[in-house]
Amino acid sequence: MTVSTAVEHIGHNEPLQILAQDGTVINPEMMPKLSDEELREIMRRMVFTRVWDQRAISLQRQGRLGFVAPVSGQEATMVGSEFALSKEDFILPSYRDLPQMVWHGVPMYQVFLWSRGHVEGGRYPEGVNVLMPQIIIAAQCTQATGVAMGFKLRGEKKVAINYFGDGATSQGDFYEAMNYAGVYNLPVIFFNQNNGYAISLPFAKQTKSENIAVKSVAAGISSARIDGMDVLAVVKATQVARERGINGGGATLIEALTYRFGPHSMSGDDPTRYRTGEEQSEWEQKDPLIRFRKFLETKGLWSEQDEEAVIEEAKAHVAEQIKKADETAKMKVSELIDVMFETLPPHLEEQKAEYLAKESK
Ligand SMILES: Cc1ncc(C[n+]2csc(CCOP(=O)(O)OP(=O)(O)O)c2C)c(N)n1
Repeated sequence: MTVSTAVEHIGHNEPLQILAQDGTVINPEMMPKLSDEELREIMRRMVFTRVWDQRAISLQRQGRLGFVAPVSGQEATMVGSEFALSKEDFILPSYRDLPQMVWHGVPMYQVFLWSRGHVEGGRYPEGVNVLMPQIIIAAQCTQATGVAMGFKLRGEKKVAINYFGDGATSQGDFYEAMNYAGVYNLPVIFFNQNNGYAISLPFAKQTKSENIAVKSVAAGISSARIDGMDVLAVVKATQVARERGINGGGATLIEALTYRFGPHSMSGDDPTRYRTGEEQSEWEQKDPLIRFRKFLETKGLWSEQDEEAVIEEAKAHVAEQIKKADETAKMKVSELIDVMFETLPPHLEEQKAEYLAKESK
C-alpha cells in the first residue's frame, strides 16, 4: 500500500515501507527527495532525541523533572514527520511529543519547565508555531481543526498537524475532528503514532477495527498506513499529506506503526506487566536508528565518529538547558491565573488578589 486516498485505502492493510530492516531500499519510487545533508540531519536528530530521552529519564529519577513520557522507539515518527513540515506549519502535540516541539523551534529548557508545571513551559517565542503539549487525550485533534480553519479563512498555505496515540482514537474528539476537517476540507494532518498500547491496554482491546487508517473513510478524508520505524516512509507520507493540505486537497490521517521501548511514563508504569519479553525484543530489532544508520553507512554518509559527536552534543545541550530551567525564576500562582484568560472573570480576579497579597509577604 502506498500513500492513498481514503477510498483506495479499503482492503489495504500493508504499511508503506521504503527501507527494509537491513537498511536496503525496497521501494525506490516512494523515496522522498532529500539531499545528503538532509539525510544526515535526520540521523543527527534521531540520535540526539534518543540521548535526550535517556537523560530526561535520569533527570526525572533525580527529581529534577516532573512528568516524563519516554520516546525511545518513536524517534522516526517524531523526527521524520516534523522534518517534512515548514516552520510556518502549526504543531499540536501530546505529552509525549516534545521532540517535535523542540525540532520546530521551542527551546528545550521550556519543555523542561513544562515538565515541572512551570508557566514558562507554555509560553513559546513569537513565531514558534507550537501549542503546549495536550494532556487531555485527543483534545488536540479538535484544536488542530480550529487552527486549520484559521489558515483556510486567511488563505494561508500552511497545515496544522496533531499527534496522538492509538488510545486517543477511541475518543469522540478524534471522530469529531476528522468529520469537521472533512466537511470544511481543512489542511490538517492527523498523525497517529500507533505504539500498540494505551498505557497497558493493547490495540486489540482498544478497537475491533482492522486498523486506525481505515477510520478516515467515514469522514471522507485521505489516509495512509505506514511503517513508523522507517523514517523515510514517515517523511514521505507527511510530505504528501502536507502538499495535499496546502493545495486544497484537505485532511489526511496517517497511521504510523511504532513502539515505545520504555514505560508509558515515568509515573509508575511497569510494561513487563502487560508486554512479553519476546514482543519487546522483536520491536527492538526494528529500531528506527539502527535501520537508518545502516542505510546511511552504506551510502558513506554516517560514521562512528559522527554518532559520537552527536551523543556529546546532545549531552552538553541537555546539561545546559536543564541549568537554564533551574535558573528560571520560580513561578507565582498569580502568574498562572494571568495566562488563563485575555480578560479575567471576577472570581479569578478575586483569587489573584488573594495570591498577590500572600506572595508579597
Ligand atoms: C480524556 C482523557 N482520558 C484519560 C486520560 C488518562 N490517560 C493518560 S495517557 C492515556 C493513554 C493514552 O494512550 P494513547 O492514546 O495510545 O497514547 P500513547 O501514550 O500511547 O502515545 C490515558 C488513558 C487522559 N489523560 N485524558
